Amino acid sequence: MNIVNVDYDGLIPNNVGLNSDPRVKAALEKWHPGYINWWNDMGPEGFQQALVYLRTAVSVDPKGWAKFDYVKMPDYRWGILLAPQVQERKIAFGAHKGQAAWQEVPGEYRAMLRRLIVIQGDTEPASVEQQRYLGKTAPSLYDLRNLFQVNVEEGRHLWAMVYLLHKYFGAEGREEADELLQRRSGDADTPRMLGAFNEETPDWLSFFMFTFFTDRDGKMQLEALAQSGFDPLSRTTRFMLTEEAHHMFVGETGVGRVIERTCSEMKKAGIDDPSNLAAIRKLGVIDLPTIQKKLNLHFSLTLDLFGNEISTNAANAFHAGVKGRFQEDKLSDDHQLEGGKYPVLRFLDGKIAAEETSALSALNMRLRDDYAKECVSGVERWNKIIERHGTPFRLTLPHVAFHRHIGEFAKINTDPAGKLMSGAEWEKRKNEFLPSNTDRDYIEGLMKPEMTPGKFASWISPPKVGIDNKPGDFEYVKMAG
Ligand code: BYC
Repeated sequence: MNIVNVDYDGLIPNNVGLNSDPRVKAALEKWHPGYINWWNDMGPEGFQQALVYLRTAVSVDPKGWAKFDYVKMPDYRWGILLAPQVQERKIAFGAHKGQAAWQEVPGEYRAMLRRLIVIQGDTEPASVEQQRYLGKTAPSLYDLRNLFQVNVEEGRHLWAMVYLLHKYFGAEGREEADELLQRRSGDADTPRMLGAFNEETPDWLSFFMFTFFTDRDGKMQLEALAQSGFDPLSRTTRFMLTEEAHHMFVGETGVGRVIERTCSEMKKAGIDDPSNLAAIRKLGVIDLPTIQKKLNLHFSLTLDLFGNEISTNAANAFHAGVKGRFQEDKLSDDHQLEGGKYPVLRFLDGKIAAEETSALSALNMRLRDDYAKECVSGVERWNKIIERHGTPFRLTLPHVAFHRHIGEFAKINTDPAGKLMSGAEWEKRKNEFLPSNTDRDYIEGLMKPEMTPGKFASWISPPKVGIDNKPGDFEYVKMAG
């Protein structure tokens, strides 16, 4: 079996030797039509027949794994791609540290592993569902193509998890794989599993914020799963991470281009005051205070995805060697953390304060802290754009206690600086911190499609370089008919 190049001959492209595994091959081929039905029903609305300039993975070699070409999305070759096996890989943490990585699921961790794989799998189709109407209001063909690239790769990430369920979890795994196609983002009866994946993505600024903040949670969770002692999970998440990088690029540069346009139009019009919304909105751009509100919303929704501050689930998964820390293999402690401590922000005696907590129970927070550090760096890169234009404004991340629905801070209200406020005060002031109906209506009003090659909507700057180095007026999406 060639583990670097992908076998494209069968119905399901793969580098896992599916042809010599008839049971799993048959199970996946049975699952395939349901997936295509789901894609046709819940994938990008109105563009299923368009030709889209997409990258498809043709190898898992870190250098040059993708091939670009026009493809109709339902014909995209969703495949099962595992990063090459590391010979003699050892479990890097927890009670089994130093033992050989598992090639089969250890019986005692079966339920735990299945749950983590199902949660990971559930987020992938959820995001496609959340983004399904965005194509109709794309600010350019470049952005439209990027949206669809993200969507087809989230579809592939679903395949990655479904492969593990079919291959390693028997009848239960097959049932879970079927249910992944049945839940729907935002549905009252059969919602997706995690809160942020049931929210709407109503406009492109939300899409860019989502791909910056929420896909970055994806990255952190995948990094933690890539450390897993269960080798097939480690290998599959390692390859997913190489695709994920583009999604965060779309988010970071997307928001950056919105900021760029706002600041340069303000300058041209001679507007110095970023809070002069009436004048700024007349220019057809998104004012910086509203960008800050969107940032507050998406950062806080994403923090909920890290779970509770104190979590026995997280402690158990680490102890078991099933889910590690961010870059576990680069850390220099004992990788067991049995007696270790970690400071966790909590709400105690009416105040928000750090408390030394068992390092094992605090693993969700450790990952969240690593996540927040990356977010700070990204926000600083956005601030550099604002500074370059000399606009007197700075974007900031809100406090971790702000607008939370999971964990310690779900029961309190704070402003973005983390200052406590009563429920009544929150109700009165929340539109200062989060997008109001007026803000949403304004942004929605800007969301007019721009489908001419090389042209961009009023509220966003063109990118610095094209995808696959294509020129500015490249026709990234060719409409059907
Ligand atoms: N919503 O002990 P706790 C991505 C539940 S994004 C609803 O703190 P744990 C992507 C929890 O399930 C990454 N429920 O939980 C991005 C538990 O319930 P049960 C997705 C929640 O396990 C963009 C109970 O509360 N991958 O890939 O430590 C586009 C006790 O909580 C939530 C993963 O998340 C919530 N937010 O932490 C596309 C990795 N939070 O079971 C894709 C896999 C907690 O007791 N998941 N609960 O009834 C995990 O590692 C963990 O399950 C979690 C939660 C971090 C999610």
